[in-house]
Amino acid sequence: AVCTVRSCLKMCAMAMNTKPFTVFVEGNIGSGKTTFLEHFRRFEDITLLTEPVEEWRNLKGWNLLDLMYKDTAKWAMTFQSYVSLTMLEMHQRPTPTPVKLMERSLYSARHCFVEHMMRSGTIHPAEFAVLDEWFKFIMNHIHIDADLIVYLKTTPSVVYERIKKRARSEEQCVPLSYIEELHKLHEDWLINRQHAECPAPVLVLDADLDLSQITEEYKKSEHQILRKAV
Ligand code: DGT
Repeated sequence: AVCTVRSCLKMCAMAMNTKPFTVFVEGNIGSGKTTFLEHFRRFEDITLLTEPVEEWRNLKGWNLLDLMYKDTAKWAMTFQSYVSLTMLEMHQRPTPTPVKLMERSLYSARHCFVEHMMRSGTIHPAEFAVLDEWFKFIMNHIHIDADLIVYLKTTPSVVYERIKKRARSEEQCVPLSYIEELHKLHEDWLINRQHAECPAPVLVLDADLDLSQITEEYKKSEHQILRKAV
């Protein structure tokens, strides 16, 4: 019995010590992050964590995503606070495989969405200060694994058309200007390296391609991601 307990403890310790190779999939709204993750479903040894949009759409019956789009000034802070919680939970989730693929991260929430809210005056500077302090506290006190960022780079007009086509009810009022501003913030963060620290090397893929051509483009990332899964 002692042996069993010992070996069990050893296995637990091993599981806790092994850090998965962690990849964030980043890109504008409608850039195909979910499709990219789905591409990797066929491989073993990869944990796929899709974005918790469904949780944002139903927190005890409340659709926070809808409230945020309908009255941004009133709900942005609440929404962002819940996004941070759900993202942190994904970062912390124990992963039994050598590779972990995550849709978005706490970083894009802060450097793209919160940054936009602050610059556009959607949130009060005091609200921004609170969100920023939370972000800094998490960064300084909680280890967030980040080994690679796959950036699905798109042209704003292309994703704007996709967003209209998929017709997610909450996103009906999203203007092209918002998509353009989010695009610029992704570029500044991941390509131009302005105003924000980038936590891992960035692999850029052309995500303007339509579904018939995108698989070839996705394949360009397989080597970097899968060699960690063997
Ligand atoms: P995909 O697969 O690339 O088409 O991904 P989407 O568009 O389903 O996922 P995403 O994360 O770009 O956006 C889902 C919705 O949630 C979209 O309306 C934008 C919104 N969203 C995501 N993260 C944040 C955030 O941190 N703050 C705010 N305000 N909105 C966010």
